[in-house]
This record gives sequence, C-alpha cells and structure tokens, in this order.
Amino acid sequence: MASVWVGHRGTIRDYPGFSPSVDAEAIRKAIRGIGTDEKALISILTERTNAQRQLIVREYQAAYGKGAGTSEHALIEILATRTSRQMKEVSRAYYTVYKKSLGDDVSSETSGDFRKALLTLADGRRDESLKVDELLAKKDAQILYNAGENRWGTDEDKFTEILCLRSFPQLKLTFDEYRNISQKDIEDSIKGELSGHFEDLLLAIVHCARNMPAFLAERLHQALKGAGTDEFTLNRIMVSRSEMDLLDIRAEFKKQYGYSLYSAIKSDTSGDYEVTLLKICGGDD
Ligand SMILES: [Ca+2]
Repeated sequence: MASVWVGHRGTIRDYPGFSPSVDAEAIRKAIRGIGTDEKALISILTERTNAQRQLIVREYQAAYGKGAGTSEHALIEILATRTSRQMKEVSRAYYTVYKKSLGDDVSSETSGDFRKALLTLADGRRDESLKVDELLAKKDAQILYNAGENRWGTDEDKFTEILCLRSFPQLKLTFDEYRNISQKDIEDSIKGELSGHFEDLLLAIVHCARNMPAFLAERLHQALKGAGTDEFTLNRIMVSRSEMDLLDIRAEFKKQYGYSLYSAIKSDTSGDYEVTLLKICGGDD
C-alpha cells in the first residue's frame, strides 16, 4: 500500500515506532498536566521564601522542561503531524486507556478557534490521497484570500476547514496559488489575521505541508537547545519518526543548523539516555 505514513526514510526497522498509546499519553499530559502540576506547585510555592521559590522553579523547569506553552506545543505537534489513520488509532488508544473520548478532553481543556481546529484534526478526516487538484487549489486559495486579507476582520472557520481537511500535497499547491492571488505568503497572512495558539497551530500545519522533516528538525532543536533538555518532546519525536522519516529529519537538521542531530544529542544528553538516543538516531550525518 503506497501511503505516506509507511516510512522508507527511517533509521530503525523492525521496531514498533509509532505508538498510539504513547501519543495518547502525551496528549493527556498536555491537556491535563498543567492544571494539576500548577496546583501542586502553587501549594508548595505559597509556603516558601522568594529565594527558595526561585530555586524550586529552576529545578522544576530543568527536570520537566515545562516552560509556558510546552503543553500546547505537544498538542500542536501531534495533531499537526499525524495522518488521519494514525489519529483514529490515537483516539482509540486514548479511550482504551482513559475511558474518556479524546474529543471531550480537548473540548474541556481548550477554547475558541484553537479548540475547533484541534477537534477537526482529532477526527482524522484530513484527505490522505496523493493526487492534487489544481482547480480546487485555485478555489481554496481564493476562499482563504476572501476569508482574511480581502475583508475586514477574518473568517477563521474557512482557514480551519481548508488547513485541517485538505491533504498536504494539495495544500502545498494551494499555498502557491495563494501567493499568486494575494502577493503574500500564507504564513504572513496567518500571522496578520490570526492569533494565539490558533495561529501557532495553523503555522505548524503550513510548515508540515511544506516540509514536515524540517518542522520536526526545528522541534528537536528546540527540545535539545532550550533551557533544560525537553525529554518529553525528544522521546516522542525520535521514537515516533524512527521508522518513518528520521533520515530526512537528520538531513534537514544539518541543513538548518550546520551540525548533525547526532552531535547535538551527544553534546546535550548523557549516560544511558544518550546511548539510546544515539542508537535511534543511527548515524552522524
Ligand atoms: Ca482581514
């Protein structure tokens, strides 16, 4: 079966890479984690001196890599990169493990246009065919232009419908047409018309449609080079892409940063963890 999600560019074979239950757990952590952790943190922090609080916060961030917005980043990354088929598996695993529907939890923890877009993605209805339709690309580009640049205010639903339901190859063509019509890149229009996590999510989708390995290389770089290694993100991306496109991600990483992912892992992790990650990474180029 020639579908995009079966990988040919991975570094590891005969190893179960994509794990719906790992994704389900990450999503659960992302949408539930902050509230709970925050409560525990506040109860501790209210009984410590300011100097002690600073130390605790620093330790906490180093240990959990949980700066503001980490959860949304995880949610955005998973929902923007998984195929429809994978999303359906994630939803099933989520229900099996938590006895709650993914949609209900996303609904109760997010709001507004961000929620609408996440729910559309969680449904796993993005077109997966590799065929592109030029006429449709022209039509969608015009709809996007009329929904944003060409009117006062913005019709956010149109952005969600097109960016969350069309296939990535189709979107690529649509963005070319969009540039012809508006004389602007879709990224610039999204930045001008939308805001907050909704803007972040749609920019991630555009990035994935244009070049998913480059998007993930950037995420890995942030996870390694941010304040404290973000193991949550590192583990998820390395494991989930090891059978799919980690070779492409490695190539994009080198292209963007001038050094290999392998050397970045070496310099930013240690011990058994480093050994395991290097093995998954597979090579120093
Ligand atoms: Ca506008």
